[in-house]
Amino acid sequence: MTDQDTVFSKIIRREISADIVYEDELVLAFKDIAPQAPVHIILIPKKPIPKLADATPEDHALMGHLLLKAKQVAAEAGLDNGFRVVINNGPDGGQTVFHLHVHIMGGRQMQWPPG
Ligand code: D5M
Repeated sequence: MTDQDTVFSKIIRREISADIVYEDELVLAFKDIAPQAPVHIILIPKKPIPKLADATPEDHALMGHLLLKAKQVAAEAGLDNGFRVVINNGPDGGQTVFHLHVHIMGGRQMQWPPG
């Protein structure tokens, strides 16, 4: 399966619907279809990087933009008392969709360590 076939690429291309909460020229954020917290948002770069381990120095500015937008999306979702940001990388990291994405979760007390 090429990245162009991932569900997130289809959301970017509007081939399948999503509850989009933020978009700019570089990133897209939408509500997770299987939320693990009262607020669970997926934030992705539009560039099809399969996983964090595939990011290159060329992606330096994009990665910074992504993290700053995670902060903004969390604030706009009202997560004033804290939130969790997660990037699952590869099979052992629990990644299932191979288009780099940031999970933004909040609205409940998070536990540590995660499973
Ligand atoms: O997380 C992949 C995440 O993507 C997982 O939390 C479900 C979510 N997902 C999968 N399909 C959709 C659609 N169509 N809309 C919204 N969210 C979706 P990972 O870190 O790869 O395990």
